[in-house]
Amino acid sequence: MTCAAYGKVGRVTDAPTLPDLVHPADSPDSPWWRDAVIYQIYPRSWSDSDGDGIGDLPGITARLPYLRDLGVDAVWLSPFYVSPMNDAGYDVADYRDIDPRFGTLHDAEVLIDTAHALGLKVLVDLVPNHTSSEHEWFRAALAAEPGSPERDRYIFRDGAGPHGDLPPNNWRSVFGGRGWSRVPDPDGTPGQWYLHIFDTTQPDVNWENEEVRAEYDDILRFWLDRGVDGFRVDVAHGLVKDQTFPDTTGSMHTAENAPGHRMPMWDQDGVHEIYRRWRRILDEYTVPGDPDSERILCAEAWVQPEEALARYVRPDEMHQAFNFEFLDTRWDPAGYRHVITESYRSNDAVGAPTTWVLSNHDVLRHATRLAVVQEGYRPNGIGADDPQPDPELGLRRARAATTMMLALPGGAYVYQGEELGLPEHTTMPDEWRQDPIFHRTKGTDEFALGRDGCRVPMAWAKDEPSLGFGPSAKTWLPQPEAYAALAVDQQDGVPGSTLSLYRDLLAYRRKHRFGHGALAWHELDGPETLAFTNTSGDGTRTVLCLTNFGDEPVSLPDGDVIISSGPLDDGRVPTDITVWLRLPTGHDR
Ligand code: TEU
Repeated sequence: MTCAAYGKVGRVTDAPTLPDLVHPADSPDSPWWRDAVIYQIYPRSWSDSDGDGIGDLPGITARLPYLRDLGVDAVWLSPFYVSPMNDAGYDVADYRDIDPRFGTLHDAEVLIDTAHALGLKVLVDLVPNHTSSEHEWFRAALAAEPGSPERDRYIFRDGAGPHGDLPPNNWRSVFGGRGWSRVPDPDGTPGQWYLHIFDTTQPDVNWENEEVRAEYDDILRFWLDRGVDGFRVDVAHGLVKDQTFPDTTGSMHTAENAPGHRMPMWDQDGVHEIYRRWRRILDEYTVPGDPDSERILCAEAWVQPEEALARYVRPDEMHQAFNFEFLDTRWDPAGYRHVITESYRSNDAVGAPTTWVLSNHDVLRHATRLAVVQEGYRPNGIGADDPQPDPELGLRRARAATTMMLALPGGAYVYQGEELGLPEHTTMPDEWRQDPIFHRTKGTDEFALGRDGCRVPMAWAKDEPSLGFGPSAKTWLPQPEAYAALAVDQQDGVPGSTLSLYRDLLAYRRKHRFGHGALAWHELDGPETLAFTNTSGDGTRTVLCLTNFGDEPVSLPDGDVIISSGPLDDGRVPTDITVWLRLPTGHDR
C-alpha cells in the first residue's frame, strides 16, 4: 500500500468530484437526527418492574442510564398503547393511552422526562395503517349500516359473486391467508367484507377519509405535546390503496415485484401527501434557531428500489427511512458495496441522511441471520427441527457487520440486545409462539414460524431469575440457554465483549462525528474485502473501515488500529472481521 493511494480519498471540501467519493460530508451544524444512533426498545421484552413476565414502562425508566452509558442518542419504543395484543401492540385500541400491562400515561410522561434529563431523545411508534378491531371506531363501524360514515373510516366493500360471499378481490394478508374478512350486518345476516392487510384484528383504515386524517393529526399533537421527539411510522408505505382495488399476483412482501410493477396496496403516490401534512405539524414544534428541538418522522417502508424509498425523505416529508435493503443484504462484499453506493446516491439526491439498520423485532437477529445460508426471501423464524445456524459464525459476522455499519455516515438504529450479541431463539417450542404469522400460516403452504424468536426478553444478570429481566422467573417468551452467558453483567467492563465493542464503537463514532463524515471507497484490497474511508468534514481525520469476507487474512496499510471487531492475526485482518484504522495525517490531503 502506498500513501499515494489515499490521495483518492481527497479532502471533501476541496475535491468534491473525486471518482471514489460516494457521499460528501454533512454540514457540521446539521440537526441531531441526521447522525443519531437510536436504540429500539421492544417494551414487552426489555425490563419488567412488577414480575408479571411482561416488560413495562417503569422498568424501562429504571434502566435508562444503561442506554446513556451505551452511548446512543435516542430510544424508539415499539407500541405501548392500549391493545388486545393480537400483534404484540401493533393492534392499537386507544392511541392516547397506555396499556395497563405497560403502565399508565403518567409512567410514559416520567419515562420521557427521565430520558430527556439523561440526554436521550424519545421516539414512539405510530401505527396509522390499521387500528385494532377493538378500537371504538371499528366497533361503531360494525354496529352501523353499510355506506355509513362509521364504515367509511375503514375499507368495507360488498363481496363478489352472486351472494357476495367471495372476497372483493384476491389480496392476501402479509401474515398469511386472505386479506378480507366478512362481517354480519347489524341485523345478523352475512354482510360486507373489510380489508386487513395484516391480522383479521387489524382492520385497515381508510386514508381517503378526511375525518381519519384529522384524527391522526390530533394523535401526533397529543404525543408531541407530551414531549416526544418523533415517531417511527409503522407500514408507512401502506396507508393509501389503489382505489380500483385490482386483483394482484405479486408477493405481499415486496412493494415492487418487477421493475415498474407496484403492488396496489404498497407505495402509492398518495402516501406522500400525508407525510407532507405531518411534516408541517412537526415543524410547528421546532423552536426557531434551535435545531436540537426538531421532531422527526422515520418511515418503516419496505419499498424498493432505493429511489422509491428516498421519496419518503424528501425535504418536506419524513426525516429518516429505515434502510431495509442494507438489512436484507447477504454476507457478501459486492452486495454491501452496491447497497451502500445506491443508498447514498438516492438519499443524497434529496438531501436526506441514510439510516442504517441490521436488526429489529420483525427479522431474524443479525447474530443468527448472518450465519444462515439464505435462499429466496429472508428467513422468518427458525425452529428446533430446522438446521441450526452456527452461533459463533453468526456472532463473529454480526460484530463485523455492526462495526461496518457504525462507520457509515448517516444515522443508525440498534435493536435491543444486539449490543450483547444475542442470537435469535431458534429452538422455541411452538406452544409458546404468539406471532399471528405462526397461527395464520399454520398448516398452509405459506407456513412460517414467525417473529417470536427475536422478541425474547433481555438478559441483564446471569444468575437472577428471568436473567434479571424482572423480579420473578416469569417471561412471556422463554429465554434460550445461551442468553445467560451473554447477560449484561457478564459483559460489562469485559474487554473484547460485544457490549464493550458497542460502547467503544459508539463513543468513537460520536467523538469524531462519523455520522457527518464523507465516504469514499478504498480500492486496494481485492474482491473479498470491503473497504471505505470516513473523512471528517474539515479533512483532518480519515478512518479506514475494512471488512474481510475472504478466507485468507488481509494486511492493513499504515495507520493506527482504533477498534477491531475481533482479534487480529499478527497485525492482519482475519476472515469476518472489521477493523477501523486511523490513517496517518497527510494521507487524506
Ligand atoms: O411491520 C410491517 C411489515 O410488513 C413487516 O415487517 C412484516 O412484519 C414482515 O414482513 C413479516 O414478514 C410492521 C411492524 O413492524 C410489525 O411488527 C407489525 O406486525 C406490522 O407492521 C403490522 O402492524
